[in-house]
Amino acid sequence: MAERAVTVPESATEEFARKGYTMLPQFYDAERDVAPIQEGIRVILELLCRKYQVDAPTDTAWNAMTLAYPALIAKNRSWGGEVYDAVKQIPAFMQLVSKIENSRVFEALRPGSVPGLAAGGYGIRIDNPGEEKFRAQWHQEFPSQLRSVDGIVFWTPLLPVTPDMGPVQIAEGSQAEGLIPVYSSDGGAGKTGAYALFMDRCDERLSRYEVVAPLTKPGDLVLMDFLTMHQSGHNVSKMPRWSMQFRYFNFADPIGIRIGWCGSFAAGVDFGAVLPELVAQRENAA
Ligand SMILES: O=C(O)CCC(=O)C(=O)O
Ligand SMILES: [Fe+2]
Repeated sequence: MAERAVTVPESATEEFARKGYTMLPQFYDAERDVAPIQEGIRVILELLCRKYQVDAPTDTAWNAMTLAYPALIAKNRSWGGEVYDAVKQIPAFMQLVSKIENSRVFEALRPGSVPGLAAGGYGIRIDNPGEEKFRAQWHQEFPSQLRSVDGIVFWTPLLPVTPDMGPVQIAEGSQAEGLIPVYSSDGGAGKTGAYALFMDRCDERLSRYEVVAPLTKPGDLVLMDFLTMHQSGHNVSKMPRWSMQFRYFNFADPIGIRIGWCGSFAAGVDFGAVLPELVAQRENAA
């Protein structure tokens, strides 16, 4: 069977190489690819609202995501963790994550690569209004994912993202910084794991780039270089920001080969033990 061809516009490959990110509008079909995931989320929220006797509407995916989920976590924040762990196991989500077209996009943006789909590198984020603990502060993807230096984050929303929902912020062209060492701190917000990593001299580096925050809707695909500095915006709306992210990497990358394509936090690996050059000395850290 012929492999499905995917046309990535020349302007997108050029933008990705220059700015470290690009967006492919309506790359996925919102009805065919995304609606079944939204329906899967609806069903999970219906089951959990019943389990915990939370009286909130789950008749539509929209109501479930924007009303039932906030009602559930208002009663007990830890029930949100159950939702978070459950939704990434919706088969329709895994079907989107593993679509052949994703590999084709990766090959177009990384000519000559051999695409790999990062195990444990996929999930569904629920960014709640005013919640700092799980907000991803400025980071490069590589230390928290590893696999290969030339990996790419695939990011696509489950709800239309408005400016007040805190769209992902991207420092245009910041992949030029190369690998930035990181140090750990809870940031005063109880952050742990990948959320507790801070980049060496972050502000100084950021000042060199323009920050953009593309607005997206279901079907749109944002692609970010593993070295591009990015962070979650601040959600100051009334609605959780639901989005999907997964990562592809390149089996042919020499550093990937050297580290055996190992993963990072989600794989139980201490990146500092694998790549000591990624660990910043706290004294030098701003
Ligand atoms: O969605 C967000 O707020 C952060 C996304 C991110 O850092 C990622 O997808 O790698
Ligand atoms: Fe990220």
